[in-house]
Order: sequence, then C-alpha cells, then structure tokens
Amino acid sequence: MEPRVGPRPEGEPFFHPYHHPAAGWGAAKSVTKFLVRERALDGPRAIMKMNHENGGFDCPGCAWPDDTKGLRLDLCENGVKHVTWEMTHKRVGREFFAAHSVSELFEWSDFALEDQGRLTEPMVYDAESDHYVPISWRDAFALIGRSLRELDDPDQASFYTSGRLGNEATFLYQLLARELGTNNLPDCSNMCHEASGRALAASLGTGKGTVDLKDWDATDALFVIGVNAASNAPRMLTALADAYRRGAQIVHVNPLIEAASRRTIIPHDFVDMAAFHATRTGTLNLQVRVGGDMALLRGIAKAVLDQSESDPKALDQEFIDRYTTGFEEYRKVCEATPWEEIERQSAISRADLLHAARIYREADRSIVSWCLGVSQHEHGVDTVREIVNLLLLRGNLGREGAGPSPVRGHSNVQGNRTCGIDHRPEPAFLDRLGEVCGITPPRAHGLDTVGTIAAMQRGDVKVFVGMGGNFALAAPDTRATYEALRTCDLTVQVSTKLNRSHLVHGRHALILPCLGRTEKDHQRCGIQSTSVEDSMSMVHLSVGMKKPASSHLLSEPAVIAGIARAALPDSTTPWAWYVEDYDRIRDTMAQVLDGFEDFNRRVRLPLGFRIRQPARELVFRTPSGLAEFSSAPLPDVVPPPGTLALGTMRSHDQWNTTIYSDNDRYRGVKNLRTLVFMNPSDMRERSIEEFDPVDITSTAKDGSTRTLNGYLAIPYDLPRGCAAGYMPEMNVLIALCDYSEQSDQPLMKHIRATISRSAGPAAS
Ligand SMILES: Nc1nc2c(c(=O)[nH]1)N[C@H]1C(S)=C(S)[C@@H](COP(=O)(O)OP(=O)(O)OC[C@H]3O[C@@H](n4cnc5c(=O)[nH]c(N)nc54)[C@H](O)[C@@H]3O)O[C@H]1N2
Ligand SMILES: Nc1nc2c(c(=O)[nH]1)N[C@H]1C(S)=C(S)[C@@H](COP(=O)(O)OP(=O)(O)OC[C@H]3O[C@@H](n4cnc5c(=O)[nH]c(N)nc54)[C@H](O)[C@@H]3O)O[C@H]1N2
Ligand SMILES: [Mo]
Repeated sequence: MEPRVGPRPEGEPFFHPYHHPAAGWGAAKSVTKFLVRERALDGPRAIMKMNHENGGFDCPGCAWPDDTKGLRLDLCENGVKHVTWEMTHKRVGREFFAAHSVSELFEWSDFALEDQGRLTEPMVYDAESDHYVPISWRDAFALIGRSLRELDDPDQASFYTSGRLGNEATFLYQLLARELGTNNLPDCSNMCHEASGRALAASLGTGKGTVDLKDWDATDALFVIGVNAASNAPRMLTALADAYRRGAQIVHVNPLIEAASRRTIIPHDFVDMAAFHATRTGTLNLQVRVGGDMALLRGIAKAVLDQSESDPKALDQEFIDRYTTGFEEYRKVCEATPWEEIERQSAISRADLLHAARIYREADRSIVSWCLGVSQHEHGVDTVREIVNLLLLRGNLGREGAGPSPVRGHSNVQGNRTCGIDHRPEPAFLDRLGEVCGITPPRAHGLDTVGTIAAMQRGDVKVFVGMGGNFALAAPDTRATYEALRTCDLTVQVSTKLNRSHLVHGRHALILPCLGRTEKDHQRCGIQSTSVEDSMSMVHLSVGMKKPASSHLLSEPAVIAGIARAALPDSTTPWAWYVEDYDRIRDTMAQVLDGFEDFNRRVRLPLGFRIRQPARELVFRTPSGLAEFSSAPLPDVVPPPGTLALGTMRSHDQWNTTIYSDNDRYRGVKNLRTLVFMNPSDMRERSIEEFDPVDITSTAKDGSTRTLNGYLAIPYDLPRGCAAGYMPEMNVLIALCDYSEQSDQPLMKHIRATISRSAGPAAS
C-alpha cells in the first residue's frame, strides 16, 4: 500500500450533494481558514499585488489570463491558497532532516511532507545514515557536473520541467540540455495538453488556442468541454457569469455536472456577495460518456451539415472554400456515421445533440474551450481536431468572439513550450538556437515523460533533473516509476517544498531549494523579473515582492547556470553574465524565438504583449497552407460488459500533487480522498452500497493488472459505465504502456477497470 496522500481526515467520511453557487461565501470561508492554518496573515497584502497591471507577481496558480479590464481585483480561492502555500512561515531546515531518515519520511503522507514548509538549503543524500545532510551549492553543482560529464552519452540524462518555470529560466534550461547534447526534455505537458498542441498544429499550423479574453467577452456561444472550472480555473467563472448576463449560450460537456455549470457568486462582486446573489454560468449540460466527446462533436457537426441542405446559412461556405481543405471528405465521414452510433458512443440522445447543434448554428460567434477531459484520452488528438472541424464549418476562426480556446494548467506551461521545452523540437528552432547561441544542438528527438521512465527501467537514463514539480507522484504507474527513479545514479530536484520525489531517489540525490515566484530575486544588477505566458498567449512580467524564505535560496536561472558551468567547463555561453541581469537572457531570446522581437521593451508594457498567432490572422502554417479538416473514424469507447471507464481528476482542495485538505466541496465530499464515484445503477449491479469499501482493478494494454483496495464507493450522477476518482492516488492503476498512440499522453482519464466489493477493510 502506498503512503497516504491527503492529511489525516478531521472526521468521518461525509458525502452530500452540494447545491450552493460556486465561489461566493463558501470560498471566502475556506480561504480564511487556510490563511489562519498557514499562519500567512500577510497573505491578503501580497494578494493585492498579484496579477496587477503594473508590477506585482503573476499568480502561480492556473494559466487563466488576467482580467484585461485592469480595474477589477480578479482573484480566486484557489489562487489565494496557492500563493499562501508558497508564503507559509513554516521551514524545513537541516535539523529537520537530521531528525528524520528518508525511510521514515517515506511513510509520511504527501500532505505532511509539504506541510513542513519551505526548503531552506541544499541537501544531499547520505546513504550510510539514510538521511539528507547539508551540502554547499558549490559542491552540489560539482556533483551534478561530474555525474553529467561521466556519462557515456548525453542522452543518458533527462531534464524534466514542471509548468511554472518562468520563460527566462526555461530558455536557459533547454540551452543547457541542448549544449550538453540531448533533447531529453520531458515536461508536465506530456501528461496534460500534448494532444491539444499536436492537434492544433496539424489542423491550423499553431500549437495554441487563437482566442483571448476579449473574444470570451464577445462570443454568442461557449462550449466548455472536460474542465472543472470552479476548482481548476476559477477565474473563468467571471467570464461565464458575464457571458450569461449578456445573453450568451453556455454549453457544458462533462460526465459530471460540475459546479461551474450551474451558478456562481463572484468574490469581487461585493454587492452580489453581500446579497447572496448568484448568476447562472450554464444554459445546457450534456453528460457525455467518458471518452465520448468526439462522438458528441460529430453529432453536432452532422446535424449542422444536415441542416445545411435546407438552410445554406448553416455553413459558412465562403470561409470553407477560401481557407480550408478536406471539407468534402469530412462531410462524407459525418454522413456515413449513423446517429445510433453517435448516440451509443456519446451516451447523449439525438434530441440533446440537435439542441446543442441548434445553439451552435444560431450563434454568430462560438468558442470551444476544453481541458483534460478531452486531452488525456487515447483519441485526444482526433477529438481536438474534431473541435476544430466543428469550428471551421461556420467560420469560427480568425474573427472576434470565435475560435478554439484550450485551458492550460500550470501558470507557465504554455510559455515553457514557446521557449524551447520540447522533446521534438522544430528544425528551424534548432537552427536559430545554434546560430545565435553558438552551439550545435542535437537533432534526434528526445524522451518525453513516459519515455524517460521506460529508459530508466532499461538503464538508459542515469541522471534525472526535476526542475520543479513532483515527477514521482505525478507520473503514471506509481510503483514502476518509483522503481525506475531508484535505478538512477543521480536524481536532482529543484523545489520549493519537500515532496515525494525527494524520497524516491537515485544512488546519489540532491534537493536544491529555489526562490518562489512571490519572492524578491536579487542579482548583481538589481532585482530581477521573469516573464510568463498565459493560456491566451499573453506574455507579461512577474516581480516577486516578499523577502526570500531563506538566505540560501537561489533563483532557478542561477541554479541552471550553476549546473551548466559545472557540467560544461568549456562552454562559451556567458552563464554567469546572463544571471546578473535577466534582460540579457531576454535579448538572446528575442533573437531565437518567433514573436519575441523587442522582448525587453514590449514585456514592460502595462499588460505585456500577445504573441502573434498566425491562425488568428487566417495564416495557416500547415502543409497545404490551409486549415485542414480531419476525417478520423469514431473510436469505440463503450466499455466492454462488466468493466468501467474510470477517469482520474483533481478534488477542489488540491493543486496537482499538493493536497490542501481531504475535502472536495463542490462535489459534497469531506474527509475522504480514497473514493470512487460510481453511477448508482452500476453500484446496484455489483451489490455495492454508499461508503462500501471496493477493490479497483485496472487492465492495461499489455494485459497486466493493477489493484487498489478498500476505496469507498460514492453514488454520483454520472453516466452508466463511467467512474471517477482522484489523482495522484490512482496513478497506481495506470500502466506505463497505457499511453495514447496519437499524443503519447498517459490515459489518465480512461482506465479500463473492474470494481467489486472488498473483502478487506477500507483504505486509510
Ligand atoms: N485549484 C487547482 N487548479 C488547477 C490545478 C489543480 O490541481 N488545482 N491543476 C492545473 C493543471 S496542471 C491543469 S492541467 C488544469 C486541469 O483542469 P481540469 O481539466 O479541470 O482537471 P481535472 O480535475 O483532471 O478535471 C477534468 C474534468 O474533466 C471531466 N472529464 C473526465 N473525463 C471526461 C471526458 O471523457 N469527457 C469530458 N468532456 N469531460 C471529462 C471531469 O469530470 C472533470 O470535470 O487545472 C490547473 N489548475
Ligand atoms: N492520474 C493523473 N495524473 C496526472 C494528472 C491527472 O489528471 N491524472 N494530471 C497531469 C498533469 S495535467 C500535470 S500538469 C502533472 C503535474 O505534475 P508536476 O508539475 O510535476 O506536479 P506538481 O504537483 O504541480 O508539483 C508540485 C511541486 O512543485 C514544486 N514547486 C512549487 N513551486 C515551485 C517553484 O516556483 N519552483 C520550483 N522549482 N518548484 C516549485 C514544489 O516542491 C511542489 O512539491 O500531473 C499529471 N498527473
Ligand atoms: Mo496540467
């Protein structure tokens, strides 16, 4: 049994469906409790500086863009928690590590590990005592440098990025890897939106969405697919409520009816708060089968095409003729897909599909927005391409209020890719990088997240560097990932807080503590700022304002430069000079990266700048030079008899592997994370009652099975044949070989599972 992830519950497991509006007083109460617990009572002062038009730091929470109206204090419960989590007064020093061995700490919950507070000084693993002991920065860098230099091949090292690394550090990090000679740059995006990037690039010649918040403000119909916005992008609630007030249609597509699809009270609407006045945030809910989104989208497209026979305005034929290719083939595929198949695969009735199609047809401008409910599937790429197909039918691209709008996760995950974190880099990018930086970048594709773990298993990766994140816990196949990390010669984790990845380590291991985004970054030429890019391609500066948690912390650029200088003694890259003044990094980036011309000036404009999106201007960098319809066949996603399609997701009170409590407010759950939400009929069929302990067994593509015992069953309103539970606990069930052939993403939203009543006790 794996150690517990969440804290020790404060009471008995509790479940009762939640009927209050999202955000509002529930959020305010939860924030207050959290501020008190973290003893971060200067939190509110810091929060006033967050996401500010001029200066201030970027919320390290999600990648939802800042409100461009400037005046509103646009923040959310989870953003506040995220910032206070970093600003906690608690500290982990050398005494802590002296008092607790690594084996002891391994038994602690993940909550308890992070709850110890901020890391304060570099530590190295001492195998003899099984403790982490202090090490100087210089010796730490020397150890990494030596380990990297001793490798037979630079491809024996792998450099992971979690999506909050700022753009400047990102650029230095990929430069380090490529100067060493490897494209092994796995990142959290490999588990997150890889499918979206690949699909958008294939269809439109850009890996990103094309809309911004102004478009959200102007659209007539919003389709929100596979995202739990109230918890994971709470500032979207503002946009949804505004859209509803304007009279826009808002269609939510999700197996679960999530809080954001109902009503909200926006915390910064003080009058609404005082009056308990809630605004609706949805006009139609479609409870799609897990993995059934492509069928649903095809159903809408088919209805629109049917309608076009009698109503020529149903399609934007002029747009289709002028800007797209592949339409006739797509029309044929839609015609050839029978309604019965669409209904069976999507679990949505034809009547509901026609209703959604009418909304889409009657809207002048539509936006389709999506997140992990779409991307973390075997057919994630085809599904995102189907989203684009649907948009193209009515020319919903390249004009105000219309287009695709993926919701990114980590605050700078999009910027990481823009700035070079890519295990499959474009040759043109490598050419420019080589030319400007005077290096010879490797050309062969590198390893992604799953590829890195598999290479460790084979003994092919020996040095692992984690630049933020919690690789051990976030990656699939927990037990296999642990074993893989333990085969490494050296594991290095650059982190702000203690986590599982420090305790699942190689023969040698380092914990390198770094500054957080809220903290002042003092370098030779003064206080430094870093830039980030949000979900809508806006790039802006972030400047920390807090005194660093410890005087021994280094910034991420300084850590990377330290490693580079030790690993590449003959490097002509001016690593130390770059770190003295990040403007110098930005000047180099301006020469290498598309859309970053005049970077230093433009990033200092009050709201930063938007990276040009060719597809937004109807310029398509595809082989045909046009937007390309795709005509993929519908996959069969109906689970075989007796099995369920089990998806993993976040609770309200967690940030990926960081767990704040055992509660999931909007789903009505308290004091419980080891649960599985099931359809009541599926429970009855298996003689399972509410809170019964159950065993969950997954079957992988290679036929191997994995089991979690003693999870508690919770009856929930979701389609038959579907079930859901929490990440990261359920990563135990996802085999390493269970990744999408289209995107290489682990199948985190579709585990083939059987569930039965346990003979044993409940998991604790
Ligand atoms: N507070 C908070 N904010 C976060 C995060 C966090 O952990 N906490 N994580 C950040 C990160 S890295 C990311 S990537 C995002 C993640 O944001 P989300 O994508 O919202 O993340 P999940 O919790 O995985 O929820 C996925 C949603 O998809 C639905 N779903 C599951 N399967 C399907 C399906 O087959 N079809 C459809 N249509 N829907 C489905 C689930 O019911 C759920 O509502 O949030 C970011 N923001
Ligand atoms: N089963 C399942 N698994 C999933 C998912 C899922 O839906 N289901 N979602 C996947 C997704 S979308 C993602 S993005 C990944 C997330 O994977 P990761 O990004 O690897 O994980 P996080 O939990 O976000 O990382 C938390 C850690 O980051 C460190 N940290 C925080 N702030 C900073 C900082 O400023 N600098 C540095 N250097 N470190 C910092 C802290 O030490 C903290 O412990 O998980 C993936 N795993
Ligand atoms: Mo993510």
